[in-house]
Order: sequence, then structure tokens, then C-alpha cells
Amino acid sequence: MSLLITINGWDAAPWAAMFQRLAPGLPVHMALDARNRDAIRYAAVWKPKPGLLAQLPNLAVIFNLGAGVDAILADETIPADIPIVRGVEADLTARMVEWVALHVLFHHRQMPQYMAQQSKALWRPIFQPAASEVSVGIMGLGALGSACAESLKRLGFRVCGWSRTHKALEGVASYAGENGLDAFLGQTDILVCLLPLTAETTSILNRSLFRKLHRDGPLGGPIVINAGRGRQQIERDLIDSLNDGTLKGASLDVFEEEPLPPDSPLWHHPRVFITPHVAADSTPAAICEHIVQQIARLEAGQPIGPLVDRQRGY
Ligand code: NDP
Ligand code: OXD
Repeated sequence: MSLLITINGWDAAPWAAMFQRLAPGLPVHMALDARNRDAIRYAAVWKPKPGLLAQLPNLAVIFNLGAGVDAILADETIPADIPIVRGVEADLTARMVEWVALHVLFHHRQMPQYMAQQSKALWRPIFQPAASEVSVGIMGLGALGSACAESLKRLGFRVCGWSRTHKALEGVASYAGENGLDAFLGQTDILVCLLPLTAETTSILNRSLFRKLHRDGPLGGPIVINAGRGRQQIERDLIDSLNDGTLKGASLDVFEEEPLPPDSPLWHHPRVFITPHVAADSTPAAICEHIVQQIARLEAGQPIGPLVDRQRGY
């Protein structure tokens, strides 16, 4: 019984070394071949090559090395009865909370304007609204969105959230489903997207949605912050909306195409702030520990998780 690691876009070596350290009795393979195919019971994956996992006749569980499982679910060859466990753990969540708080505060405290002023040696204080006057709307109140909501609330912001089903988070106004979307947007000054990529959320961050954000807010225009998935945003709409004043600024960690192509106008837009899909980069130690624990639970006949609901798509 062994574990296959298959990773696209990151260096797999530290992950293999961490599994070997945490579970010395578990053989780890970095590639699939005719000799190990039948022995592989677990796969730890990030963006696995389509068709690869279907070649494993004895695969019992797929462990995603991140939170978003869109790349796995896009592979229709994976047998429907193999459970998929998501990467949800405290270290990853804490890093996302940091990234979201950083960007909310960056826009709230007018850093884009101060950076522009600094480049011209201008000393010009700008009126600063209180956090309690600013409403942050979080799309997706799951593991990451709800942790961000808690932290932003502690910083003093008004916080509301939009999810598929209603949530009861103290001090966070909850809106749900299509019926709740417009009311949610209408009071949002800073929009944070932490949705999974599904058929319903693809291209959801578009011009028509941007127009529904709170127009007369204290920041002088709505802000969009996306750390969900790039295919949730229409980048042409983002740029047009920034240029015509529908949006004041944007912070983006994810993009329609990654790496963001060098000729993307987003790179040079003065009110767009870019990070290269690193918002919640976690250490192999944290994620591997969670996986090793789940394997131990499975082998002891206990339930494992958090499991992906393939019908829902996340
Ligand atoms: P969860 O599954 O815990 O939460 C997803 C949330 O989105 C839930 O609240 C869910 O609603 C809501 N949701 C899903 N579909 C819809 C819909 N159609 N309409 C309204 N709400 C919807 O996911 P996580 O919080 O763990 O992660 C969220 C996403 O963040 C990941 O899927 C990934 O894409 C992204 N991510 C990005 C990272 C980065 O570095 N940029 C790192 C990690 C994750 P409900 O609660 O009602 O089911
Ligand atoms: C994730 C990511 O989904 O890093 O974990 O994007």
C-alpha cells in the first residue's frame, strides 16, 4: 500500500520529503509506472494530469494539496466513487486571512493613492473613513470566507457574506443564493471573492455585478478583491469598470490564465494590485500532517474529511 504524489506547477520534492518524515512506513512514489500502479492506494495531488488517476485500479482516496478542487473535478475520468479530501487546515486558513486583511486594509487606508503621491513626492493627507463606516462583502462563507469575516469584524469593519445557504455568524449579515445577491452587493464597498470555481461561479465577477455594488460608499468607489479562482472574473470587464469609474480599485491573486501573460493590461493598470496565486500558500508540513492523520483515521475505520461533494462541485 503506497502514496502517489502528483503535482503540477509546484516543486514536488518537499512534499515527498515531508510525507516520508511524517509517515516513514508509507512508501511514496513521485511517478506512476507499471511496477507501482497496483500498490497505490492514496494520491496526494495538485492539478493532476487528466486521465492519470483513472489508471490506478486500487486508488482509495484522493487528497488535494490545496483547498480548491476544480482541477480534479474537471477530470471526468476519475471514478465517481473515489472520495476526494480537500486541503482545509489552520495554517492555510491563517494565510488567507492575512492576505485578505492586508488587501482590505490597503484599499481602506488609501494606500494606492498614497503610493501614487509618494512617486511625485506629494504630502497630501486624504480624508479617512472609519472601518465601521465601510462594508466588506464576502462571496463564499466557507472555511476561508468565514475566517476572514471574523478577522475583518475584529478590525471594526461591517461584514456581510453571500453563500449558497444561509449562515449564522455573529455580527455577519448573511445573504444566500441568487435571490440574496443583489441586496448583498448593494451594501458592499469592498467585495472579497472566496468562492470555489463551479459552473455557477464561472464569470460571476462581471460588469453587471460590479454595477450593483454600493455606489455612494465612503471610499469613493467599490473595490474588488479576488482570491477565489481566476475564471470567476472577466478581466476585460474589470479593466473597463476601473477605467469608467464603476470600480475604484482591485487586488487580484488569481487570473483567467496563470501565469498572468506578460502582455495582460492588468500588469500595468495603476489601480490593480497583483500577487501570483500565493494568497494562502501553505507549508507542506501543515497539509501533509492533515493527510497523514486522515490516512490513519481511514485505516482505523474512522470517517475522514473534509470531503468534496461532487454534485455541488466543491
Ligand atoms: P468552502 O467549500 O469551505 O466554501 C465555499 C463557500 O462558497 C461556501 O460558503 C459555499 O456556500 C459558497 N458557494 C459555493 N457555490 C456558491 C454559489 N453558487 N453561490 C453562492 N455561494 C456559493 O471553500 P473554502 O472556503 O475552503 O475555499 C474557497 C475557495 O478559495 C477554493 O475553492 C479556492 O478556489 C479558493 N482558494 C484560493 C486560494 C489562493 O491561494 N488564492 C487558496 C485556497 C483556496 P455554502 O456554505 O452554502 O455551501
Ligand atoms: C488552493 C489554492 O485552492 O492554493 O488551495 O489555490
